[in-house]
Amino acid sequence: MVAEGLKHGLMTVRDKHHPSDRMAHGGGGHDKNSHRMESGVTRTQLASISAVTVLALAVGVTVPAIQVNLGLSARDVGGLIMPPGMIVTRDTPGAAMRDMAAVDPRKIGYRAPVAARGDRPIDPRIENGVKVFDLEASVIQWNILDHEPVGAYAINRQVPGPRIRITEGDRVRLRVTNRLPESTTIHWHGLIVPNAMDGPANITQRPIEPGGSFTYEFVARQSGTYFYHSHDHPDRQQALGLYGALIIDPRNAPANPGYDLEHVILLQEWLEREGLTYPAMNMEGGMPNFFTINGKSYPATETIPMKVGQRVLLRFIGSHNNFIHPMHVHGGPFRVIALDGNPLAPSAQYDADTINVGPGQRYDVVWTAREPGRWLVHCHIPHHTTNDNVEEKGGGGLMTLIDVT
Ligand SMILES: [Cu+2]
Repeated sequence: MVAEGLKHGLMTVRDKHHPSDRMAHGGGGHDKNSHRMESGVTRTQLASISAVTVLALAVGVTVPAIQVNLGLSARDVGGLIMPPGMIVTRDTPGAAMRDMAAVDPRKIGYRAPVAARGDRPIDPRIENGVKVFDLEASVIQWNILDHEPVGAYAINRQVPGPRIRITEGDRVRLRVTNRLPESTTIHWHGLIVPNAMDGPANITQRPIEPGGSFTYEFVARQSGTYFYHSHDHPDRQQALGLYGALIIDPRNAPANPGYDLEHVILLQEWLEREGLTYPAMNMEGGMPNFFTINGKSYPATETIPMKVGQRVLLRFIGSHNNFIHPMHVHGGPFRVIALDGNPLAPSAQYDADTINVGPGQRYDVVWTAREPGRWLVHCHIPHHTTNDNVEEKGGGGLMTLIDVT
């Protein structure tokens, strides 16, 4: 057909004026010199395709805009990891995400030994009669169980922070240095202090920025069981470990205090999943799955050794953030002798075997070892005596043993 001039062959040169050319194509859409093809598309079809394209573009922009918060930039939430199950909607602000985000493992500057314990006594320096304490907040790795490391916000590299023990009438100076990736402050819970020394961020002081420090100074006018904790985003920082015991001995301590030994019990709740630690909060996606006494879950909690006939002062401290923990002691009732650091008059003291320790509260109770054996101190919400819903050696979480011989 090519040879006959009826069809163009590949790479052949056509004769623009070959008569059969016009014949073969019917001549309809061709003029003498060009080979243009006429489009069969109608104006209606063209308009339809254009309309569909514009619609697809519009949907592609508006649907994500409805479902995703396009107002958030990488600067607001870059690299943050949200807890599984947290409800994040298109109007969830970046501040909420920063509040709930996992502790950034890259910010961990110190890995505490697995067996390290918190609530260690700290000795002050004496400067012109003032007891001076240096406190430093930083991000550490902390083991709540031998096999369960968490990312924690710690004071002096321990959870809870060091136990500050002073005497009524002491003038104290507490220099707080912030090595956290966010601002912080410290509040002295329950103490009568000058307002500027009280600690709430943006209420009584400017937050201590990362790398900065602030010195608190006051005279301890009270005595009893108190504690300190972060007051800058405490929902995040306190939940991650920024708290510690503050025990103030009375200036005129009685010769016989009515007990033989004492034990501090600082409570906290934790949320740890897939190797990441989030601040536990009583909200969707924020529920805790681990619970600690003095920074450890049972069976890693301390055992209190006692002898029959001895009395122990248990100082329960509600340093936790979310729940009311009904703390119960086996082996008979205890006597409640102080509430929130305030001693109860003998006529107001009472016997009980369970006290509801809410966030912020303190209970001083004296328990007598009546019988030898292993007696439990534990929260009476059974889920709080498990480790991520698992029992180990008879329990977990908010549980500690009194071993009476
Ligand atoms: Cu509980």
